[in-house]
Amino acid sequence: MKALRPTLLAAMTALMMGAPAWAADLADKLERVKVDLVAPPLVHAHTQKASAEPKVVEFTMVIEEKKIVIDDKGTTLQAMTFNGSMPGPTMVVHEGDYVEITLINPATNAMPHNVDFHSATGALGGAKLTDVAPGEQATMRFKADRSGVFVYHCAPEGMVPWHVVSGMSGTIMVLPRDGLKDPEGNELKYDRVYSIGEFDLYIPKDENGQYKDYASLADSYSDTVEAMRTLIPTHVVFNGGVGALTGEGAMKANVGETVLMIHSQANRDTRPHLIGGHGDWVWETGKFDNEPEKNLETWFIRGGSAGAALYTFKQPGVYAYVNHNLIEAFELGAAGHFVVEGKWNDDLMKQIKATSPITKEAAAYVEDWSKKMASAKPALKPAPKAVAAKAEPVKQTAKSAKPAAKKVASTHPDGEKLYKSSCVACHSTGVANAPKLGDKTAWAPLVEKGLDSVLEVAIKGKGAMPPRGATSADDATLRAAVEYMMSSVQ
Ligand code: HEC
Ligand SMILES: [Cu+2]
Repeated sequence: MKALRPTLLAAMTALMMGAPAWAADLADKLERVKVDLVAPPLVHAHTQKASAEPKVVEFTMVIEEKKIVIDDKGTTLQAMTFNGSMPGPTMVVHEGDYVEITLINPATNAMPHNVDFHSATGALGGAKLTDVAPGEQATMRFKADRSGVFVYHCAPEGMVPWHVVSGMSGTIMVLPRDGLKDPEGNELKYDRVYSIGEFDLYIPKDENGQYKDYASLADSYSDTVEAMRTLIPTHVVFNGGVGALTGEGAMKANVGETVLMIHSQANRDTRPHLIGGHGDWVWETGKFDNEPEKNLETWFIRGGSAGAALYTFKQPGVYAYVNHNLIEAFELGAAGHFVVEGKWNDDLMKQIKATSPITKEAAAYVEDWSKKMASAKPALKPAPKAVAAKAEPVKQTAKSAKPAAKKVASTHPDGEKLYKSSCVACHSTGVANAPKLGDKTAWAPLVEKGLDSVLEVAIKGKGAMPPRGATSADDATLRAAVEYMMSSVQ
């Protein structure tokens, strides 16, 4: 009975004031804390375990519309941002806490905005209660009643995807009150936390295929929507631009430190991967009530969600952290770096022999291997080149090959020597489409190109052909070897 009294009183007060009743009054009695947000990949200071009773945690975000540069070619995006960053700042609270968010849309902006928290319940995640036109602000409170990392994003009626792919998403992390746990209930702690927000961008191009630059956000709208509808992003970036998390922006750690990597993508599926590392514990769906998975190589983040991966770095060095659609990583921009300092562990990895030209033994091994491969049923369908060779009268090729090889045997002694020690491994069998010694069809176009340009290719390398055939031979000897090879078909 005693316990009921304050609630009853609160309800009566609420009724008298005509305000929505229960939750509001419960939350009003709690301690309030104001948190200053920081730009990702950093995350504001917080405790991993909640210290006491639930709190009301106040956050303020200012919406900033601004033109930004998204790659090293100077391509621009008319961006819309929460607090000036892409992604917006990561907020951290504990399960049971109340989040009180004030959203400010300065009059200098052009668009209405709001915020939909995937961790909130009701009113489109709060979007309906936070609609703010330029010059307005709104404050909304929600109870963080389930733990996990969650996306928040802007969702203004009629232009939701445009705002989202223009920069308006971020994450909130609701930690279990007693911190993170492995499936056995053992504590999992982190020394650092980084927030990585991945964005698929759709920059319109002009008739000449050049990216267009727009004077204003509104100007960019119709072309951008058209580009969006192709579903083919022109850029896929972490934290606002190609290379934003490299160099000065690289994430840092020390050997032995455990890092929590929060990865969000508000619009599109992705698959983070730490090259040369792992996810020791991964909440792929980002929700801490579900058991984390162990020892993942790559994890899947569904568009419209955030995931969290915990990793203890064991080796120093620069680690690339990528979207393991490698085209998106290396061609479109979805790659960042971790720079890790500390002592190298030889037990985990050690270089036994530094890179060197292929030795005689290895060349013999390759030759042997090639022979075996040639007699075995080919695992891969031969390329058209081989088909063309077959189409020629077979006898003639075989005939001309043998005597030719003999005929030139003594004319280029240096070249022949180099050929037999180093080039033979690939060129005697034609491995990986290397023009085979004495094969007229293969050499005809090269003979036509002429010694100089063929030599140039041999020096530079091409495809599976290593520069200088992976030897340290000088130009003159290489020339002699190429001459020797070319004369084999004359
Ligand atoms: C590891 C295998 C390998 C070794 C060793 C190697 N080659 Fe090649 N070479 C190739 C392949 C494969 C090509 C075909 C490249 C292509 O067209 O993509 C090639 C192509 C060439 C060509 C034709 C270049 C052109 O214009 O297209 C020349 C000339 C040549 N090699 C010379 C040499 C010489 C000289 C050596 C030894 C010093 C050598 N190669 C060693 C694999 C090898
Ligand atoms: Cu918006």
